[in-house]
Amino acid sequence: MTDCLFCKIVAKQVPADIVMEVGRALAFRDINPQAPTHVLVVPKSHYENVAALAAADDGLADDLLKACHAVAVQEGVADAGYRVVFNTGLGAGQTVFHVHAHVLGGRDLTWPPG
Ligand code: D5M
Repeated sequence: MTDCLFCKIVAKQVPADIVMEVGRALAFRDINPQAPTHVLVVPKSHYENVAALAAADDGLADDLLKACHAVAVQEGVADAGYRVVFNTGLGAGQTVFHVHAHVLGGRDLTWPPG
């Protein structure tokens, strides 16, 4: 999708602080971090949201979750605990419509989220 920011990051047309590239997933630091570790994990191919990703039914969602955990391990937050968030839809605060997991850690994370 030509007008998608995260597709442009995947294509290296827009710079990003990439922390991991594994198989069909790319991970880069969020430009507006909400925790000491705040990494976005995206599929390299374009899906608008979790629903579209799940409908693809080709193991990509599984790959993405594995990449999230690998990022948490690499960032050193896996043992202390981390959070994986998919904001899905405008009402949940999704602003970039290329599905992405937020991997957050490095501080105490409260519940419920805002
Ligand atoms: O999350 C979208 C996230 O994307 C939000 O936390 C900011 C982040 N963002 C926006 N532009 C960039 C660039 N260029 N690099 C890195 N991170 C970026 P959402 O769940 O859709 O609200």
